[in-house]
Amino acid sequence: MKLNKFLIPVIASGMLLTVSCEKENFPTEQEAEAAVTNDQVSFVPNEVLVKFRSGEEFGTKAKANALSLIGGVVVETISTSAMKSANKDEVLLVSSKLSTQEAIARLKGLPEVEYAEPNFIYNHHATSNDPSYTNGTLWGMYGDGTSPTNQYGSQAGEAWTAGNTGSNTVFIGIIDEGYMFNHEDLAANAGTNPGEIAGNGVDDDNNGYVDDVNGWDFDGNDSSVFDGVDDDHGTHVAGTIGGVGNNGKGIAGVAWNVKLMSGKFLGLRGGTTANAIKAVDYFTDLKQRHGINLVATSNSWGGGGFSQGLFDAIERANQAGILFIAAAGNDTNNNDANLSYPGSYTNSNIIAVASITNTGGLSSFSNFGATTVDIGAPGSGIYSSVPVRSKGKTLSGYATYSGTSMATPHVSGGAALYAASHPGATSAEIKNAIMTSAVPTASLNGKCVTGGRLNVSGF
Ligand SMILES: [Ca+2]
Ligand SMILES: [Ca+2]
Ligand SMILES: [Ca+2]
Ligand SMILES: [Ca+2]
Repeated sequence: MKLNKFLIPVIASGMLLTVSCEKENFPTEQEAEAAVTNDQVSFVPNEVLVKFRSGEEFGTKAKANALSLIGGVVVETISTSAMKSANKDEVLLVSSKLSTQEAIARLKGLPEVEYAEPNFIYNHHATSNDPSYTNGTLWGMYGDGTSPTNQYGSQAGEAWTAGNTGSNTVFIGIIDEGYMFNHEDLAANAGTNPGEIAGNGVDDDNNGYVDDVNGWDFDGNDSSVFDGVDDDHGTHVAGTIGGVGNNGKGIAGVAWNVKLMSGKFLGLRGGTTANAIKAVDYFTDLKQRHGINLVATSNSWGGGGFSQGLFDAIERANQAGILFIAAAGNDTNNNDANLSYPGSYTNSNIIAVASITNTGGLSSFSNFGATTVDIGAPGSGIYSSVPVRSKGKTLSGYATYSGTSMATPHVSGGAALYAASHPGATSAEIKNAIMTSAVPTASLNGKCVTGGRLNVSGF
């Protein structure tokens, strides 16, 4: 049977327009940018800290009038022990309908206001300086605390700020097309087979594959896992998992530090079950043979019907402690009623991933299933790395794609982050962490096991 990638090529260009249109609906976007830029003064948009003067002439009514001037609501009354012992009045954290600057301008000068100021953000210096993160394009990396206009991302930005940017001892296998391992934003995270010497024509680690340094091409049956611009889908997936973070270039993956390897089995005409089984087993063997910390394979593909052979291969990976993270598919199908493989296999190491949009909706194309799909993740309008062709050369580029293919690598990157901060975690523990930290999301309620979306902020 033939297996295909879960990319939505037609929607991809349309989503570019959708994203840029939606951006114009958010006048506070520049504030959002400021909030995630660590080397500039930044603050929480639409919030002000206000301290009112004491005294009878500034009573409750005057204070209420002041707040009404800015469409303000008190979010928190800050009244610490230190304030009380100094006989100082409380400070109010106020949410305003106005921008922070406008709210402060209106409050300043009122007789009852002692001060009004921004609610500044102090960041760890690990915040990404990658252009497409700082300008808000990478919505899948943001989340509740990192940007008020990008609420539905994976919250990877919070994990980075907390100091978890991954580890170069954690491996993820990409079972897909090949990927551009020499891409400017991937090369530092390109993993290699520790038992193989490149280019000597010898199968040094005796795994059946000669010179399999970056992985193996099961479609072409050769050692070149990157064969040009047609490996764009695999390269896009790779960037979302492990685009190099904080290098001032391009994108940032969920895991800034990780080792990626390729089990290329999708070619121009798709892939086969036979090659899928070989690719799955390749990583199982690689982990067992060399003892590397290979925590998951990322599988943005599917098709065909039930295959016991593929089920068994996935189960071998399970026994080796490797998660199998799989796209739910792009047919707007209820997978509970019409099983979609490989996501719908019953192996306990599978995490099947649906796609959500940057406004929190289930993507129009995304499959779902209350019992056969596990979690939602960003998959519409995802910007990541691709190879591009220019003047006869293959160069590093970037593009926006959509699909459950794009949602899946967000989860794979999350698995890498968790494994980095929890050395020795089992695949069951990693899966449990991903499932239990999901944020309940209305569009996913009853549509997947967790009823929620990916949240790696605590990883
Ligand atoms: Ca070999
Ligand atoms: Ca060799
Ligand atoms: Ca090849
Ligand atoms: Ca980068």
